[in-house]
Amino acid sequence: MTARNVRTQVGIVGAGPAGLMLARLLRLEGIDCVILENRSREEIEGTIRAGVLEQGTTDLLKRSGVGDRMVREGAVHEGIELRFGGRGHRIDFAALTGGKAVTLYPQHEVIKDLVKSRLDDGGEILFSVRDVRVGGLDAAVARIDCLDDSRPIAIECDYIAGCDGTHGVCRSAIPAGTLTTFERTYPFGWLGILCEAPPSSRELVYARHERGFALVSTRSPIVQRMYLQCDPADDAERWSEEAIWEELRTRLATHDGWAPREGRIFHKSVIGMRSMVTEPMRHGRLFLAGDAAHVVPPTGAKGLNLAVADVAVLARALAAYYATADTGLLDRYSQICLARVWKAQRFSWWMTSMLHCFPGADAFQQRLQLAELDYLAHSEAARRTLAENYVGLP
Ligand code: FAS
Ligand code: PHB
Repeated sequence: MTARNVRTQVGIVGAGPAGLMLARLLRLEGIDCVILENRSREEIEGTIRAGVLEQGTTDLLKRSGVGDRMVREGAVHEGIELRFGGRGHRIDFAALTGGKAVTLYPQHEVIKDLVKSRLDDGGEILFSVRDVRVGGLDAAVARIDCLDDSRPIAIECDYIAGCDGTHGVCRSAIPAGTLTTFERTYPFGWLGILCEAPPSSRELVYARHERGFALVSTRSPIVQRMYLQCDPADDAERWSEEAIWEELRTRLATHDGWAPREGRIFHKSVIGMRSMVTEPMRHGRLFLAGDAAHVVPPTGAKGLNLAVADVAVLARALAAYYATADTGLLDRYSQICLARVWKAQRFSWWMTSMLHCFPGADAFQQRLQLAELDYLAHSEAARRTLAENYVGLP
């Protein structure tokens, strides 16, 4: 079939939160872009992932005109509960951060809103493309080649945004020896469930228990999201409903008899836990954003929010370039993003280290964990550091 040749300003690889948010921000700046996605619309709108939106993320969605449904259907949470030793301790975000909060609104709903906005605007998303290859990273013009159905597509662009996640192709297109990767893999995973039940608590509950970590989150008044620490090699299908509820009841138990509201489990999966950062986040005409550049354990609820923060910087930098030919912000993109990424990595590592049972941890390490939690329970200064990181640093 004859190739389709496209010339655009920015080629975006990946239609996750990073790619779709970038496309929206570029549209508002009048910058032309093409967005490629190797899965179908149904698949990306049905992928169950994150749930917590930082204040900065919700503000950006609203400012960009794609936050209406989130405002209507999202749940604003002004705190979380830390639970250990059979007792709960509230972290009051609003009091500790001058009124900031987070919003519970599922990532796949954000994806639906961003896809709808792009298509309603007359923008295009090339879904289900195959054999995506990026090139010309150090040339006068960058290139993206792929197959749309079986038709070759050749895209020429000024810049490429690699928003294709942790298993994408953009990061690996950067010449070997150019990038430095920092990585930590944790010796446990999370078994995540979705169940038909009313909320078990007003706010999220993060629990440390000698049998392992547990988290009570929510998706809506009738669908709840919960997680429990498990072996990273566990097969979700081998976890019976009763075994899951038994573990959640045990790990979340309090002295006053609290128990989760149970219901039919209709989705369950095991996700791995690791920290990864790639430096730098730019090579020539290619800018990496979101999980393509960094991955955090979900304990700090940072993954989606970091992706949005990256592309907010990139969109501003591209707008400055196209308005004044000034490449200053583009040249500082990696440095600006990494300053935030590493703070989020630290917070996610800290929350993960404090709340999970590490196989082989000795009594000293376990006492340190309990001391960390006890410090949070009794120090406003300690609670303030958790709160300001959780709602999102400026
Ligand atoms: P994404 O991975 O979301 O999007 C990348 C997109 O690029 C995908 O749509 C993919 O199909 C596409 N793509 C890949 N290769 C391509 C190619 N070659 N060509 C074209 N397109 C390509 N974060 C939290 O904060 N809380 C959570 O509870 C949480 N749970 C998670 C559970 C799972 C199973 C996973 C994998 C991640 C989870 N995360 C969570 C992190 C997650 O939310 C990410 O941080 C977030 O999706 C990052 O967004 P993007 O950078 O856009 O990457
Ligand atoms: C979720 O609701 O999916 C969620 C909430 C908080 C986290 C991780 C995941 O830290």
